[in-house]
Amino acid sequence: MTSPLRISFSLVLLAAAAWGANVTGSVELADSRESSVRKKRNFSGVALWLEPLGASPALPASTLTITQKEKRFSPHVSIAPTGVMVDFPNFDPIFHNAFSNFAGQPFDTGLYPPGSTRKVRFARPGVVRVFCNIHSTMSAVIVVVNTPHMAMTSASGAFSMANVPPGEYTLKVWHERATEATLDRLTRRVTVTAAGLPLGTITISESGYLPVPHTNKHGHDYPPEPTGPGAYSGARK
Ligand SMILES: [Cu+2]
Repeated sequence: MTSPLRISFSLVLLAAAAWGANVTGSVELADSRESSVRKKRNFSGVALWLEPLGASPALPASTLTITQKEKRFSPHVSIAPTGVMVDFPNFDPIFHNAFSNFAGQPFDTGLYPPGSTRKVRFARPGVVRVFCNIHSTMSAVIVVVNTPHMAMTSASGAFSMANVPPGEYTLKVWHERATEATLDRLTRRVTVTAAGLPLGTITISESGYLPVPHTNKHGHDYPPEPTGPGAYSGARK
C-alpha cells in the first residue's frame, strides 16, 4: 500500500518537474581595475544563461526597455531571448541615436528627438553592442540568447533562474570586462534536477581585458562634442 507520505512526496517531484527548478549562484569579479569592483565590490552586469542540450526551447515573446537619460543607456548590460523587441526611449532634452555595427545584429535607429522612442527587434542570438552616433561615451550591451533561462547578477553578484525544467544544459557566461578565452573557460555542462541546482560562486577574472574602441556609425572617430553655455552635459562621468 502506498503511504500518504509517499504520495505527497511524488506530487512534490511532479510539481517540480512541471514548474521547473531554481538555478542559483553568485559571481565574483577578480583582477579588476575598476574602482566600483575593487572598492565597492559591485559585481552587477554579468549575464548567465542555460542552453538546453537537445531540442531548442520555445522562446517567450519579450520586450525590453533601455532608456537614454543623462547621456547614458540604462541598463548598461541586458540579457533577452531571441526575438526580443527593445524600446529605446529618449528622456533627455537633446537628440540621441542608437546603432550597432558590431557582430550580433547591425541596426541604426537614426537620430530622434527628446521625448520620443525607437524600437528594434533582435531576431538572432549574439552580443549586440549599442552606441549613440553623436555621444561617444554612451554604450549598452544586449546579450541575445536562444533560451528563456537567463539571469543578470545583482550588485552582490547573486543570480537566480526560476522554473528551469530538469535536464542537461550548457551554462554560458558573458561579462563585458572578461576576455573571450576567460568566458570560454567558464562554459560548462550542468545537470538541473527537480531539486534545483546551486552553482556556488563563479569567479570571473578581468585579467587581460582591454576596452574595445569604437567609432561612429560611419566608421570614423567621433567629432568633439559641443561645450560651454547652453551645451547639455548630461551625467558627469
Ligand atoms: Cu546620444
